[in-house]
Amino acid sequence: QVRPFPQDFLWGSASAAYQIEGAWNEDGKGPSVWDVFTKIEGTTYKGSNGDVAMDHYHRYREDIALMAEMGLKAYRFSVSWPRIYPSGHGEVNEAGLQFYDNLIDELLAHGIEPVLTLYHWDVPQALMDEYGAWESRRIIEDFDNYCITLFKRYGDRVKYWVSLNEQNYNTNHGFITAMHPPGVKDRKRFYQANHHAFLANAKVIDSFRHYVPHGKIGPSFAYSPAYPASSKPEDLLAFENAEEFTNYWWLDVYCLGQYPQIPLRYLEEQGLAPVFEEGDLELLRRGRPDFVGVNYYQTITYETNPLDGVAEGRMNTTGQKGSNQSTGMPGLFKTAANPNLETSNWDWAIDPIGLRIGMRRITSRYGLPVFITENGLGEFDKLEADDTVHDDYRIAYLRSHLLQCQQAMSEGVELIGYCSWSFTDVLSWLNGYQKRYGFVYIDRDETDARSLRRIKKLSFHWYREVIRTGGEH
Ligand code: BGP
Repeated sequence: QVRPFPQDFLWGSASAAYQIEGAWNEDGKGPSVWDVFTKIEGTTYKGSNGDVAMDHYHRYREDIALMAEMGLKAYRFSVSWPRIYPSGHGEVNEAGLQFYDNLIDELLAHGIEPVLTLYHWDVPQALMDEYGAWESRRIIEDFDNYCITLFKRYGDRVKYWVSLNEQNYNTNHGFITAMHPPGVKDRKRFYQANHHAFLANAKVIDSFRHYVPHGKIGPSFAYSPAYPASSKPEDLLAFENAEEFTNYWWLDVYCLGQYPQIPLRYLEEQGLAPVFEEGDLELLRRGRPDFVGVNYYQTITYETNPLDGVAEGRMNTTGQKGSNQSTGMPGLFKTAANPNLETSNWDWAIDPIGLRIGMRRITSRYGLPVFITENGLGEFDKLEADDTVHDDYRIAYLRSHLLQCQQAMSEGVELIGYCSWSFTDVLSWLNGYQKRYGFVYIDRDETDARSLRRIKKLSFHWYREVIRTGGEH
């Protein structure tokens, strides 16, 4: 029997600093790696960058007024580390702290629960220059200090915190596809940087217990549950390998404080395993989160891959349907199209049941609550003559996923809340401004900020009804 959503369910929506704030060099902010990377020719879709973005830094009151009009119960945003510490460590920038004070107070004044992400990829460029950012163990302490500053400042007003956003996706692009900073292709460095990120994650969770004892914290994981392409044992093995290497490698460390055995052994044999120091494993075990943040967009289907098979694919970053190419690890697995699922124009499989399967896997394996910290549909939206966007496709997407959340909860998944991605349109890291996710359309394109006018889409009115009726709509 399907039960209604609980009364205190956090009906939310999400964003990230670099994707909306703009004001990239104002009020003492230092550059982040993204401020620098996006200005290197050929790194982004049509040269788009976040210098102005959606100008949320100056328009946050207007944006929060729209959230209040919608009846939003929670809003997930990220703090830009280089706004707080322009050079990554050392002297704190009071103006940066003040901006988030104002933002948090404005949310609370409208009865909206702030959900604060500590790190959504915009590491200070100064730390990249000084020691290679995540490639050095020195980042563990600098990240901890930055987080403690935020715990002390906002811990009395913010209950829900996200530690690292999509460490898996961000490092995959940083060290394997070279599409995120530092833009290299090196698996050994990939695993070592991840190890430092795991340690940093555990350390701030440990600090959090001391500074914000009544708060809740967890990482947000880019979770694409794996499917086998067929019932052939070879494909099933490929699917198991993919689960181990692309999901459990992260989830097990976060939730159990240990690396999964089979991939660890494989990487040791290949000379790719991270270097451990004394005390590392003990620290990892102290980092058990309060919930698993799930960023869910799609499931991925896997098939067998020979030793001389596919290693490097090509990602569709243009919205040209069908331009995605299979990727994988030779000898272990490669991605395959799933003929049973529709795809978006960016070739992402649309699979609401996959979200339920993923949440159930987390519940069974780790026994932790889930918080959906992102879920949504990126599409080309068109502003019509009646000055709105008829995004019925987005409504259908979100509705079908929410129905599966309800099913999962009835089956025993403890789900704290649901943040759609995203509230307003935002800059998509790899796909520019043309890939839109918001309930609120923003009038701008790749290189022209135009009016930046906020326009409610049909989905805005729909989600307001969902919240008003407690999920009945
Ligand atoms: C996640 C990120 C978000 C957001 C979203 C949509 O990976 O955490 O910041 O961008 O995906 O992805 P995209 O913009 O690539 O379509």
